[in-house]
Amino acid sequence: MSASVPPDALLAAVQAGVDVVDLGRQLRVGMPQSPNHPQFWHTLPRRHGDMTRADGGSAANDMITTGTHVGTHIDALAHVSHDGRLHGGADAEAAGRGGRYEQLGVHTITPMLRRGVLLDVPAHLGVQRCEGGYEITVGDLEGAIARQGVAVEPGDVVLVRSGWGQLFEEGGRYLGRDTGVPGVGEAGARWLAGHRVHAVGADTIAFERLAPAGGHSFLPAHRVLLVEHGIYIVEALDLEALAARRRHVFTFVLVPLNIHGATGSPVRPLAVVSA
Ligand code: UVW
Repeated sequence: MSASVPPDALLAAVQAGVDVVDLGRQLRVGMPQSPNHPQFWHTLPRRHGDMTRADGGSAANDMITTGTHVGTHIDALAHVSHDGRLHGGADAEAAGRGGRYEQLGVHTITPMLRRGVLLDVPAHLGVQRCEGGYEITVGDLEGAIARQGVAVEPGDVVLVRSGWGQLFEEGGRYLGRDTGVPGVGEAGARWLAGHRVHAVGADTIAFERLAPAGGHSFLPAHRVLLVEHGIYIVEALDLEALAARRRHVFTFVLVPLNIHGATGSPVRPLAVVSA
C-alpha cells in the first residue's frame, strides 16, 4: 500500500493557475549601467563547429564578466558604509580583509518569498513618468498608498515605480547624467524604514533621487536603508508590466546568486499573482 502524500496548499494554488511577471532586465552587452561598476560583457569562447566530436555533436559555451551591481541587481548590506562603519557598526575596512565580506555579503541574503507592494507614483501624480531629478516625497508614497488602497506591512518588499524605466532602451537617457533621475530621497527612505520593510526596489539605476549633473555623488537613501536599517535595495527593475496590470500586491520572489562575500548580485525577480 503506498503512503498518501499530504496536500500542499502552495502547490495547489500554483496548480490552480498563476501569472508570473518578470521584473528583471535582460543582461545585454551595451545596456545602460552605473558608471561606478565594471561593465557587463558576454562572449562565446566556443561556437558550434569550433570543435566537432567524431559522432557529429558539438557544444557551444559562454563567458561573462560583470560587476555585481549591473543590470537588475540587489545590494547586500556590505555594499555601502558610512563614516567607516557598516550596518550594525562593524569596521568597514576590517570587514573586507581577505577579499570578501564574510558578515554582510550577498551570500547572507536568504531567498525572498514575501508580500510585495508596488507603489505607483506616476499614477498617483497623473503623469506618464516622474521628471529627471524629481524627489519622490513621503506625500507621494502615502498618496500612492491611498489611491491604491494598500497598506505597507513589516517584512514587505516595496517597489517604488517612477516610470523612468520607460527610458531603459534609450541607454544614456536612462542614466540621466544631465537631467538627473527621479527617486526616493532621505525622507522617503526614512519613511520606508519606519514601516520596517525587508527590501525596497526601484526602476532606476540607483534607489535614489539623482540631481541633474550630480551623478552618484550623494546617496542618502543608501545610507538610511543599507547602513542604518539593514534594508536591502533592488535596482534597475522593470516595473512597467506590473503597473500596466495594476497588480499592486503580489508574491515577490527573488534569489540572489550565492557569491561568497560579494557586495551584490544580478537578480531576476518575479511578481506572482493568481491567474
Ligand atoms: C552604487 O554605486 C551606490 O551602486 P548601486 O547603484 O548598486 O547601489
